[in-house]
Amino acid sequence: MVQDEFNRLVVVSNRLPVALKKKNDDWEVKPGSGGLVTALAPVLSRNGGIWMGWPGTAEEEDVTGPLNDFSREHGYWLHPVILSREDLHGYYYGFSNEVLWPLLHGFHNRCNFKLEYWERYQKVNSMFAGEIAKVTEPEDYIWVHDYHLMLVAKEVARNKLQRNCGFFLHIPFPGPEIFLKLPWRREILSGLLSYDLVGFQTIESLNNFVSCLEYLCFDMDYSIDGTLVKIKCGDYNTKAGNFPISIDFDEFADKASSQEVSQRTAKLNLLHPEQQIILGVDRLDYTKGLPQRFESLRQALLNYPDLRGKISLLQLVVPSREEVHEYRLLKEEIERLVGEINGQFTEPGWIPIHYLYRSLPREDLISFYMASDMALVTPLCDGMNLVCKEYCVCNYHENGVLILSEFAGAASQLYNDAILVNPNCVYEVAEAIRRAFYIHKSERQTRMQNLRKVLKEYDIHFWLDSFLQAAFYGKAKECPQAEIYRYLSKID
Ligand code: ADQ
Repeated sequence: MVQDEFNRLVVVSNRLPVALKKKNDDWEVKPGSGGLVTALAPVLSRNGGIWMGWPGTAEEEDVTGPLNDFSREHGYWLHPVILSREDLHGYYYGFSNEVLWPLLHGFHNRCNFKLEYWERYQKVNSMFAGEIAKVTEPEDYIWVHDYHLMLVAKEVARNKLQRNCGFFLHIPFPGPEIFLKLPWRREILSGLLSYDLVGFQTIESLNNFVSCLEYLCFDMDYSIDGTLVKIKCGDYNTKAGNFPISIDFDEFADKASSQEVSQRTAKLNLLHPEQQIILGVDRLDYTKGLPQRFESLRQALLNYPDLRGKISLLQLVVPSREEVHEYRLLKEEIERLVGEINGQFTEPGWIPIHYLYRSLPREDLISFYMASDMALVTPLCDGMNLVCKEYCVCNYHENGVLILSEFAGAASQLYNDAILVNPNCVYEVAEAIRRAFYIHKSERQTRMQNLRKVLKEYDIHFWLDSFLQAAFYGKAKECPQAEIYRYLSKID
């Protein structure tokens, strides 16, 4: 078993996988509910692993006691990395969210290339490496997650610490024409090369990474070994691969078929018996293509009057980065569009858009998945997108349709049976909505059956094993993924 190859698993991410809330003078620590925690927790608790990250609290608060209580209860240690306001400002809000997030999603015009952000990013990455030095041993496996922490392995090596470090990027990696705009492109690439294994969500991101290296490293050489790319660049020797992340199929499927969720779903179904519900579920973010989605719905109602009164978009938006001016502007734009479209089309007994701006308990979210006739998942760019996977897994009646952006990493796995769209083209999305509305029951079923088959086989546990096997045996598990632009139709 690959898990016998290391002592403890040490997961390193920007945030700890818990939410801390102060109640009077006591802290309440609630576990995070993501698939990553579910998949990693058993490996972490096996040998008393560690999860390291910012606890989300102010630096003057001492949360060690409550975190230790949580650790004892859950069988793995939460190790807090304490960040000051200045650290958060420069490293998190600044470099991570105003430089790397837009750049890696291809929105380079939104980047704010401030030197002070970069300096803070380096400092915080070095602090994380310092914490690794304090609490880990050479036999541990250090698995660093996401764009906030690309320099950690390099800092670990600079401290002359022998550690086996892997990295997984949850968001896309762009091609050279975008990435090379970054003033610190060499430093970021050498940071990534310092890991023993670098994992991406898709083949495209992996290829983009290799192309950027070809531009910037004059002696770069690589070979393909099975599903991995072995890279040599100066003194750096590393492996890279594509590992599409997923969700815990059984956990979602079980919740979806629970009595509690069935009762909630039945209530929702009663509300709109005459209409097909189109579901949208997204964090508030400009990468998710929300204004374009509303415009597409408007286009569908204009072009196809037969749909009026028969479809409603139920859009859930989870609040995110609300302290950032741009995100507040986006929220205003969304609310303006919802009001405008509802004003334009609403008739007695029918509203085209139902809009909810809040986070929901998982059971409620699942009953929304189940009560919907189609999901409209149209990000302009997305590393993977778990919402579309959650929708399909919960749809065990196999009567839903997935309309999916070709720019979501998930399209590389679900392209055969989702209706793929270019989210920038409102006419195309409008037409896809109409097609999904009229699609025959048997076609709905076949498509959804196929989608769920893929998701059952390649779930979060497959992802975890595949990454660890690549890290320790130099071989990832085979997971079919298409290069989406090779699959899409060619110019005549
Ligand atoms: P995110 O950008 O956060 O993740 P996504 O993969 O879609 O995007 O995950 C969103 C999560 O939030 C889902 O699990 C969903 O259930 C939850 N959620 C959404 N709306 C909700 C609501 N109203 N109430 C409660 N929960 C809600 C980043 C990358 C993605 C990549 C993931 C995992 O940007 O591309 O898929 O990491 O690698």
